[in-house]
Amino acid sequence: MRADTLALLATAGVAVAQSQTTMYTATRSADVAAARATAKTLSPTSHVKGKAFDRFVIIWLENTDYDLALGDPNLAWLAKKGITLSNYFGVTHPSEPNYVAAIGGDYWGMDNDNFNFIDKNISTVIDLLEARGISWSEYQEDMPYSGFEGFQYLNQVNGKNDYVRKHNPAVIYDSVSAETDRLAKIKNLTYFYEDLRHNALPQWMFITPNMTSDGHDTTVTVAGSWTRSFLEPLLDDDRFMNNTLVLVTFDENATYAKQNRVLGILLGDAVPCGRVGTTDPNFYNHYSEIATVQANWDLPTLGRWDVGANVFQVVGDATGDQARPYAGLDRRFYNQSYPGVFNSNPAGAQYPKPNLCLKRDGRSVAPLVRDTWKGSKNPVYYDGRLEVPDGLNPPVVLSRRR
Ligand SMILES: *[C@@H]1O[C@H](CO)[C@@H](O)[C@H](O)[C@H]1NC(C)=O
Ligand SMILES: *[C@@H]1O[C@H](CO)[C@@H](O)[C@H](O)[C@H]1NC(C)=O
Ligand SMILES: *[C@@H]1O[C@H](CO)[C@@H](O)[C@H](O)[C@H]1NC(C)=O
Ligand SMILES: *[C@@H]1O[C@H](CO)[C@@H](O)[C@H](O)[C@H]1NC(C)=O
Ligand SMILES: *[C@@H]1O[C@H](CO)[C@@H](O)[C@H](O)[C@H]1NC(C)=O
Ligand SMILES: CC(=O)N[C@H]1CO[C@H](CO)[C@@H](O)[C@@H]1O
Repeated sequence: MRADTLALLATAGVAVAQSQTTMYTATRSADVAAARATAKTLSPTSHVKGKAFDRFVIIWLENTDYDLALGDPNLAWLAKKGITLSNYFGVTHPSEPNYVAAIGGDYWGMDNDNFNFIDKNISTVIDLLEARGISWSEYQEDMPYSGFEGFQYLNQVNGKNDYVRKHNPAVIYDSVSAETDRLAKIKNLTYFYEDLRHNALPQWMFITPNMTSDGHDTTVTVAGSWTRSFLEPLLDDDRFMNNTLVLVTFDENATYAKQNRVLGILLGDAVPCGRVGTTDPNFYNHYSEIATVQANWDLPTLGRWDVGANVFQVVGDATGDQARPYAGLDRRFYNQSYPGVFNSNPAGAQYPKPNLCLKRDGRSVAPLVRDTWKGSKNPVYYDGRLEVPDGLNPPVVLSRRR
């Protein structure tokens, strides 16, 4: 309910009042200047060895169909430097549920780009990384100050869209935003260059270009050219490439009536030479981004859709995970959301309980998740399968007691 109210206020252009979970939302220039001067920014580093890579860099672009993306000369240039993922899927439409799914293992019925807040008791990959001492940061182009929790921040010169909360997965989770030291790692892309200069890049990072650079308000040509100009100098930079795996992908396809397949590209010095220039046709989706990190660093799971997701095979080659075939993909579209707490029509929905019994290739549910949820009577629907539900094939409740 609170999320809906805030969304209404936000779309009406009314400043959203401070609440417990959104202390840092000011966008008036004097307030931004003040917040910028005092906002805490952290740049943690660590050197936890992974089985296939020591650093994972995720870059998301916007709303482009597979063929159009691969047809872009700059993205095609990048694809030649690495592995083309030719069966990579978004999990629904529109943007925001895809972003939240990529770190939390579900989207809880979200079918909108509202000013949503995911409850504090929902864990994300950030909990798993921190528990193992693996440093992380998000770099969001044109975010006005570190830890900004507002709905959007417009370009101050031309009034165009710049930074938007819906493309910032971590800030949408209260389990992240309730902690100042976590907010301090959600920062402007300008800090990427500062961290690079100081040899202080983290081991996991999520990079969101602004609404122009990522293609949202422009075209794949702009997105492709931004991405190449961002990555090309980094390909030979030892401060960035130090057993690094980069994933470039898109949140969703642009044509809603079709399958939600997007382009994925894996590159970086963690890709073995023999795999450069190849195509990997296994099925992946945004949950693979979590599963791959878990496999690489031997992390436990969130007990949600992350458990069944395929690990990128180039990583699986080193961890022993084998990508599974998807049964009946031609009948799945992933183009609309199943019901849940964040659906426009939530109708009594509850957060499903993680499936605490799931195990996958030796990985079981994280202790934090287990402790939080063990007494819950909420429904469980995570079944550990690769074939996750979509709006046309909604989740089936397995039990209320797992
Ligand atoms: C954020 O980035 C923009 C350019 O991308 C820059 O103009 C602005 O000053 C930056 N803000 C901070 C706090 O670094
Ligand atoms: C978005 O970022 C690019 C650089 O990456 C910058 O040139 C542009 O001014 C930014 N904002 C808008 C609204 O285009
Ligand atoms: C590369 O990684 C190794 C071990 O993970 C670390 O000791 C070294 O300092 C890193 N090099 C750079 C340039 O960051
Ligand atoms: C999803 O795709 C199916 C098959 O094309 C179509 O029937 C359905 O209307 C689509 N859903 C949306 C929201 O476009
Ligand atoms: C998590 O929070 C939601 C919303 O407040 C609540 O419905 C649910 O029961 C909580 N789960 C647990 C295990 O506390
Ligand atoms: C699977 C896939 O690529 N889905 C669609 C994304 O959109 C383009 C353009 O409409 C279609 O050609 C694809 O089939």
